[in-house]
Amino acid sequence: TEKEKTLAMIKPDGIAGNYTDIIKKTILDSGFSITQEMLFELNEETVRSFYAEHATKSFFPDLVQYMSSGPVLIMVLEKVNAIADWRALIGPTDANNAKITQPNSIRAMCGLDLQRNCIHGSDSPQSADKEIMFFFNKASSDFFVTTEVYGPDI
Ligand code: YYY
Ligand code: MG
Repeated sequence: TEKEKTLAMIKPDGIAGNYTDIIKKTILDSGFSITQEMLFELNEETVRSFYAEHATKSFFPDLVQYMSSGPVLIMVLEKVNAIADWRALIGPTDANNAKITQPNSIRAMCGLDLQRNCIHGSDSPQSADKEIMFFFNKASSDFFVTTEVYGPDI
């Protein structure tokens, strides 16, 4: 069993609600290492590109506005089975549903509703590769990149 990497993002409502520290503690307590992180505000063009798979959906304009409404914290998480385990830990998309069906999940803990669900996780190995590349493999002066590396096994 090989270690995997996945992309996590604390969304604007999670940052604004001061959930950063508790989410990071949950990540580390669950056995993930945080190998990269950066804090910045996505512009609308970046959100449209990141969520391109949803471009035709009715909720897309609202999603673009919300995701560009304040800072986000983007992290690369690493552990064995990171992709599926991170999706399980964040819980279902609708935070209201999460509170009922998965009350210990991160979205149940800090999400507000279907749109403002406080946290992102890559949904497959293909998405994880693509999303990590999207934020971390292009050198851009717009991005403030930290090189901190920390976690339970380091
Ligand atoms: O992967 P996940 O974040 O759980 O859900 P997606 O179906 O990929 O949708 C991405 C994002 O869009 C979701 O986190 C909230 C928002 N959204 C919405 O505002 N309204 C919907 N009906 C579905 C999703
Ligand atoms: Mg998704």
